[in-house]
Amino acid sequence: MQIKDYLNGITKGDISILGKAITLIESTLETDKQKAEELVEKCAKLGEKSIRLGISGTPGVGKSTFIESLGSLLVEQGKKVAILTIDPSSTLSKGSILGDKTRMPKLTNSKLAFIRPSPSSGILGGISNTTKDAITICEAAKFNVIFIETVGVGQSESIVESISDLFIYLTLTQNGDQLQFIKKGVLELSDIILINKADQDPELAKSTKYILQNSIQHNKQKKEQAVFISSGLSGLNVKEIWKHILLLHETKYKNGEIQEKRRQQQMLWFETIIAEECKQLLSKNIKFKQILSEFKKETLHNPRTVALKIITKILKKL
Ligand SMILES: Nc1nc2c(ncn2[C@@H]2O[C@H](COP(=O)(O)OP(=O)(O)OP(=O)(O)O)[C@@H](O)[C@H]2O)c(=O)[nH]1
Ligand SMILES: [Mg+2]
Repeated sequence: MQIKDYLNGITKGDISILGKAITLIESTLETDKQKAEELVEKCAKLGEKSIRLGISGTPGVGKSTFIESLGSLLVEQGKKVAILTIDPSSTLSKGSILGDKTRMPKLTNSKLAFIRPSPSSGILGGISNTTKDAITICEAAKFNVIFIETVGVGQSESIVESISDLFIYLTLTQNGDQLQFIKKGVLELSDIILINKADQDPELAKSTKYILQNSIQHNKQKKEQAVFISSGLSGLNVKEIWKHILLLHETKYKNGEIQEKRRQQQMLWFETIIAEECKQLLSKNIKFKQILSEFKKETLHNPRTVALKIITKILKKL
């Protein structure tokens, strides 16, 4: 397929071509990579405005079920929704990809929805790279809301936060003695926190909400998070949560926060790519290998000092 064929299909919102385009950006073949880059570049120029929502939380907390519930509401309103899932590692969350699709039957059957799991293996940074490009392609295909689901393990929350506009964290009801149930770093990243599966014990969910709100106020964090009790299964508060998302996104868009966040995300990405490419180029460079072998004869009392000497030497040769 030619780039113009991909572009044609994408701009028409052809879901099967959209799927093929994402397969292209996931490909590791050198010829595909060049094609993919050109395609993403062209799609980025078409850029439509969308709401990018990062959804995270421990395995089984109900992320996919919540997306199904909110996504179905949006589809009923005629909105186009894309669901991209990032799986940090096939071993850590075995079977969740399959689970994700089976938890979203309405969206799976909707013409207005597109569900795409990332490859289940590979480096997390690499996966988020392709997810970032997948977002660009989905926006060119005029999707209104893009969900990025990830299991909250390791660094995955901060990676998802770095490619979304708003970050939603799902947790379960807790007893009062488990105050530290959300990692501090994750709490700070979140815009909205959901005490999910509240249908199981609404009273306990409400008390969890108050405990959490109190601890947020007590900690005086940089930003205040909205806390809701919710249930993807019964639909509890799903409409209210969507109203809040819309309002928050609109406010942040009007005051330029979204644009600034996206700009910073681009900068972060740009720097990461430069560092990665430099590493690759250096590892292949013969002169670098010579310099390295010269230094290897020295005793490495302080590896950092020696490494900085090498860098200074390389920079002089630039
Ligand atoms: N009672 C109740 N059960 C729920 C709710 N949401 C999800 N579940 C159940 O919890 C289980 C896991 O739901 P998922 O939506 O797959 O959870 P997830 O967080 O996407 O799971 P992973 O992607 O594997 O991390 C399923 O058995 C769901 O039926 C809810 O709101 N209430
Ligand atoms: Mg899931």
